[in-house]
Amino acid sequence: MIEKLTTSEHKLSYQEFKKEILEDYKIAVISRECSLLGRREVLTGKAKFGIFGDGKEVPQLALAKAFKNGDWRSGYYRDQTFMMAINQLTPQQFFAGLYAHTDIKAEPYSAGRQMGGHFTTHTLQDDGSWKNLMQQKNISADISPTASQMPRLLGLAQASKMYRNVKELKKSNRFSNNGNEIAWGTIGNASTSEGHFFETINAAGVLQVPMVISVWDDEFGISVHAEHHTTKESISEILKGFQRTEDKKGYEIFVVNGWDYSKLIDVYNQASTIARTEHVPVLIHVKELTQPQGHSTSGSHERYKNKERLQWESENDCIAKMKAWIIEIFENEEEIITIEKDAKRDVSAAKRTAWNDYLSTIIDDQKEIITLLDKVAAKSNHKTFIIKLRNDLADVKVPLKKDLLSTARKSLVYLREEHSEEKLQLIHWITKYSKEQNYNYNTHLFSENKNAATNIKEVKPIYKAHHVVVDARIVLRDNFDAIFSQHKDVLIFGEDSGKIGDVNQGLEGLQLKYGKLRVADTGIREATIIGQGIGMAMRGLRPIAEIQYLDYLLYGLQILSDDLATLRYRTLGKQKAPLIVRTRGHRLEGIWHSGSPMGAIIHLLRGIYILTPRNMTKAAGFYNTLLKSDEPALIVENLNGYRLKERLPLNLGQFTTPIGVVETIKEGTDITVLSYGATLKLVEEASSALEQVAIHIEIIDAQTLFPFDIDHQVIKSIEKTNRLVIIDEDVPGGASAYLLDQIINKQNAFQFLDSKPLTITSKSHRPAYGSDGDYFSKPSTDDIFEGIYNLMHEVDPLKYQKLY
Ligand SMILES: Cc1ncc(C[n+]2csc(CCOP(=O)(O)OP(=O)(O)O)c2C)c(N)n1
Repeated sequence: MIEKLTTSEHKLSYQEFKKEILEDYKIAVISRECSLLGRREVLTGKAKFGIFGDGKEVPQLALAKAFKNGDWRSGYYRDQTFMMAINQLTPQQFFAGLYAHTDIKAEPYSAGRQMGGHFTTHTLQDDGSWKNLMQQKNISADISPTASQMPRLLGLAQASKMYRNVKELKKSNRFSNNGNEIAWGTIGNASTSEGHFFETINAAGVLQVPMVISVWDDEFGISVHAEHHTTKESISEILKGFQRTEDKKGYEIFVVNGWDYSKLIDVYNQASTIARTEHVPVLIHVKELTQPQGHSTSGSHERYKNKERLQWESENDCIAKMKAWIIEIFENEEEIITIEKDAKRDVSAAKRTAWNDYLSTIIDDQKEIITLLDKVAAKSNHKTFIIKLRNDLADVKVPLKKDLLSTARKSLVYLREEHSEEKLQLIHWITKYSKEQNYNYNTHLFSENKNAATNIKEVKPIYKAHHVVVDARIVLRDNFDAIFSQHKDVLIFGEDSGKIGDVNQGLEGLQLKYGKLRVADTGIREATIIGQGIGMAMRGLRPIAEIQYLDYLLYGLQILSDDLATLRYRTLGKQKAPLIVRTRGHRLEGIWHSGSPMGAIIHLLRGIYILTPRNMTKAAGFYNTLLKSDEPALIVENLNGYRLKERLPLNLGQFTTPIGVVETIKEGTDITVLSYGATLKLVEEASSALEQVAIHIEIIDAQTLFPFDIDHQVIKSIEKTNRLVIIDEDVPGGASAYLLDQIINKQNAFQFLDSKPLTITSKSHRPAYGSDGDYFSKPSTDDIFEGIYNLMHEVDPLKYQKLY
């Protein structure tokens, strides 16, 4: 037993052995006390919501022992004991999280942006550069959707495989030591029903990556029993086919009871060795766990657990069982009682400190605004009303920040016709306070460092005097070739990306040149292709995840939206995953080959740049830009553009397409026409026809939908033409409505418009198959011509006579 207690070489003396066990017991009871007091804090109204790790303490002690510097965890909201055991969570921080303290020093996980129980460690320095991740324990920022920790877990584990096996990568660096790091996952038994779980399990078995996944099994998912979740009510039972054999690769699977401290340590030791040395994935099914306080503070478990179950849970509580075991082996209860008493005292003190720390700044601010209101009231004709507001605020013993700001804003309404120095001071306070809170709640969606993608300057492609014209896919391919030789940390993977060099041959021959790990085929599993990318990007690699067609991005959209798009925001800029997602779309035909749900994508992916290059040179430039930056992006290449002719630049891998910059591709005087991607070709064709009838349109390529036109160039064109048409092949109210909102509200175009702005889009359904399906579903050159002509007819009916 003594040897099993530690993963170190060092053999323990009896005293050390006892000390370590008692230390562990102490962590477990401190964690439990946090859960108990945490629930009370919510029920008494000091915190909004609580979800705790009670009943899951003991296995997390064992996991913590096997977890080494450089390792990663991708888990969920039950893991507070583990966090305490690896010294990444104190009781005070636990309560700061519960109170949503916005000071990152007090609440280092999300600075109050996430609910308690969602953990993080910082992988970035303040300037956005990487820390040395081998000198710390790494927690990829938790998210709430069940099983969404799984796709990222795959990538975190795969990074170790890359660092060990890709010859171009340094074997020892800030991110890895020869790929010895394990990615540890945790998940609840009920959440294993999710597709993400099964997709990840299969992919990790195929890829053979060092991933150890613990399933915390308490038989329930909120109120729903395992009989409704899992075939045979046992995840290890049904995953038996994944067990590796002598001649077939697969998983090592362990089953262990969650209250059996010594067995757990043994199992985690074995799992660690297998995953670390052999790069074999491991599943640990931890059974017989409990949930003493029920799922969360939202309800009580007496509603759905019967008497027998409740009785069983109290008898099999993992801490109670550990305690009985300790008393049995050390024959002494006194030390245990002291530990329990101390834990109660210490946690209670930590809670008070966290609360005072959280509240004191708000109270100080409350005093400040009350003083200002007193001053302003003294000078005001509406003194009584302002004093009433002031007194109401002064009566609030536990104020929220919104109480302060809201009172100040309301009092300004009474002061609207008055002028005084005191009113100016009040306005100054409102502005300052709003700015501070804006930092707390509305920043770090994108990089705020020098490497932000929008800071990368344009480098134009250079051409030979007698330029070489090639199929456009060659521009991409040769640019990728340059990228792979210049950036050793770049990897690309997707369905058919490896052997055949993608379905349009933009990667032709590159697997042969750069190897099967750097240019890789994957299974058909979009969510985990994205997850691979997120995890590897979090560990310092520069993955490009390829989604074969834009329509199938929907399978990966949830993880892009919930995980990648929120990463910087939910960590206040303390973690990043500069993943590039490559896909192709637009101008295809058929319900599932239409390729343009851009509005849906833009709205779900705030936090990821959305780039829609009109040709392959622009696309290649975007890849080059992004590799100079540290931000995630989605690039949608034009499916019907690969065989069109483009000039081959000389400065491959070097030229860049700027992000957030539109481009005027034809000047004109009558109407500003904004489009992007493949419809631009149609707009150009329609434009030639419009010239024949003396209509001169100005064509602008949006280029990047998010961010759109940072320097407000479109408004300059509208100032000249006074008319606006937006054309795309998304549904009505899709990306065109988004662009219109940007131009009307952000760029304030209303003042310059002489005609109603027009959007020309596809029909409100998905496009039918075939060329006729396309013609009758999506905007054609005829639709564009007529839309623009009719607009000019309204302007000058005599000059532009009605067509029909
Ligand atoms: C995708 C998704 N669906 C539903 C929920 C709501 N939800 C939160 S926790 C939970 C139950 C999870 O049970 P289990 O995986 O067994 O973990 P436990 O909480 O019991 O540890 C549910 C349904 C969610 N967070 N995400």
